Amino acid sequence: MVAAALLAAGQACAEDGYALWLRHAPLEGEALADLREAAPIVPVIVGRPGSPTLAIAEAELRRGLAGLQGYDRPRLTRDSTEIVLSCGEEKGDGAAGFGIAPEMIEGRQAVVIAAEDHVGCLYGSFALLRALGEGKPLSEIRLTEAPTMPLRMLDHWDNPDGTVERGYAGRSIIDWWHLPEKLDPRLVDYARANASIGINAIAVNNVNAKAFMLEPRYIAKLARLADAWRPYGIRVFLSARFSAPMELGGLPTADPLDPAVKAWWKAKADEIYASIPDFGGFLVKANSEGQPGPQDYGRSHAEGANMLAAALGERGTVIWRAFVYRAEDSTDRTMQAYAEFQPLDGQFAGNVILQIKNGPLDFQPREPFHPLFGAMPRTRVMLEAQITREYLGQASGIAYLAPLWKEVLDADTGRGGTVAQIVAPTGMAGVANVGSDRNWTGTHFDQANWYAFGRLAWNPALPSEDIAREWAAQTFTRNPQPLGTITAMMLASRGTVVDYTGPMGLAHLMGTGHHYGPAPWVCDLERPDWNPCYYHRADNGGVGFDRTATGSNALAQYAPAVAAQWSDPATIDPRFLLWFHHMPWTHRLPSGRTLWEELATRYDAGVAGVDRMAADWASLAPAIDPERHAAVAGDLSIQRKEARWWRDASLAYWQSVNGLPLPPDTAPPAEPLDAYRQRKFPEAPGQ
Ligand code: BDP
Repeated sequence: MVAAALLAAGQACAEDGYALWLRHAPLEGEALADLREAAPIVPVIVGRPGSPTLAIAEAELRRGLAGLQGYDRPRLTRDSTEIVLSCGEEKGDGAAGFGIAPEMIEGRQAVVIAAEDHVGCLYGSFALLRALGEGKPLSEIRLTEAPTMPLRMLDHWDNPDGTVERGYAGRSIIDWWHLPEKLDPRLVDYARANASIGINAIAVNNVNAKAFMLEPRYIAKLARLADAWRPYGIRVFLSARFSAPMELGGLPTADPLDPAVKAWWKAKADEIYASIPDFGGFLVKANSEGQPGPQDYGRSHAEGANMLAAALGERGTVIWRAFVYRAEDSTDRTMQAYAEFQPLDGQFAGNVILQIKNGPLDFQPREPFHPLFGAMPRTRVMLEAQITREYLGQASGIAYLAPLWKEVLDADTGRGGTVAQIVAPTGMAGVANVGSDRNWTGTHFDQANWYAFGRLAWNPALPSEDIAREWAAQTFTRNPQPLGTITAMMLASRGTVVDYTGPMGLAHLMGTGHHYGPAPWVCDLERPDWNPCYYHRADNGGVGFDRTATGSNALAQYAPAVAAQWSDPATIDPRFLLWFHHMPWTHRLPSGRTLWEELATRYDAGVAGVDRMAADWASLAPAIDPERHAAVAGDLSIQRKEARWWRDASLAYWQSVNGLPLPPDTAPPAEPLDAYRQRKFPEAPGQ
């Protein structure tokens, strides 16, 4: 009794974030009465014999419904509503989705979750719990959904030694060393969370891959993961090092046209499929940032990808990354991927997908969409997003990324649709942000980015606001007033980060190596395109990268209608001004301010935005459990400090270049420029 009462009050256990959005906190008021009295809970499986997947669906329903009712286990009454799982074939990947609707069955009230296959029923079960978790009455829940994109994928940049490249949430959740014998139960919880948002593929290791992960001992480890995740509808992919035939096979070459190389990969694929019959395929970073690839042998990306695709055959897919740029190439870095890949359109095998980052540079807080979207109509292309916040504050503060991804998904390529429409037939991958931290993602709010990524891959038409609200309702509170405050904070947060790190189209201004904090002054790195000054091009006269016809002409890689929107500094969306134009500091903007004044205004807006988030969060203390309230307050104090640091260091630097006085009402930086330049963080995480 006491336990139930405490549970009902939502205080039984400390809120450490481990349960994610699957907390199933007890409902309140009418919704609770509705669910306790009118409803459940007898998940009934009809039609087919059971399966591990259906057993999971049933267990999730029981667990979720009990939680929502405030009980430790579901209670039956004579009037209980049956939840009927009507689930078709066991085989299948849930692509046909599910339907949920109330129905009378033999005079009894029921809610039917119907799907063509068992994974579809699992998705439907989670969808029902989500709707209930938002406070919707059971009798009013009617849903018909199917995923838009077939491949809804997480890319782990996890290394076999347990470190995570660009990971800010502890160590890898995959304990490779102790696999296959020992499987951390956390990995099953991981699959649950992913299945609940429709994720169906996971690349388990860093794209900067170790060849030895293709050795038999690693195939056994991978098979154990595949077995654990299969019932959740998740297929495993492996990042493969292109030179593995040399490193592991002792061959003198990894030339993709060499018969011995082809045979080696074919045998390797056969070996993997013998252990993992539904192995998804290989993810490959080739000829990029020092990784080996087909160009080492004078072969094209298509020749390299197609060789691997032939080894997999109909069994799997090669996901080939378009993230390439070269030190030796003096072309604008943002143009190099298009230049290399666009001419290869039509040459890739049917089981190759080209994975293209959202923008042409590298996961910056704001970039225009990548010009390859729409430019390769005869190639299967998918979107690569970054959930981990490498360039948006890492694991401090709040930056809700759905608006960033939506900006790209909704962008009209001018070549056959929006980015969302172009990638809809294939899919979307997100660089995962999970780690061994108790709350999975380092900060509580970063759970929302994982969640939003899955929801958008399922349905890219979902508004950022709806996703934020449904996440926050399940994660923090359904109380409308605090829920509204949290949703508003989330929606503004990414724009705020853009404002204090790189407003008006500025990008790549971060510290070297660790990518933490501001360093716009860095100009002396060996590779020109690793220097912030390569990107901002600030001098006494102005700032910004001229990518029009008078400069690099990156604009020409876009459809003419799109290029036209951006080619004129007078009419361009000011958020992209300095991405495409080098402008005088004194240039007058539609706001009436000069560029220099506008920049200062934006930096101040960024700082004020973080202060506002911190104040809003402080006001929510009565509505949020003390553990997570304190943790987020801590995150926001860090972000307040970082926002000031970015603002001050940036203004001090720009001023040192342009020699202009600070605009009126702009507070001077707290420290002299040199003090910011001296700051060093060799120990920053994630490298
Ligand atoms: C960059 C990261 C680097 C990755 C690279 C990639 O800084 O760690 O290896 O992207 O995507 O953003 O391959």
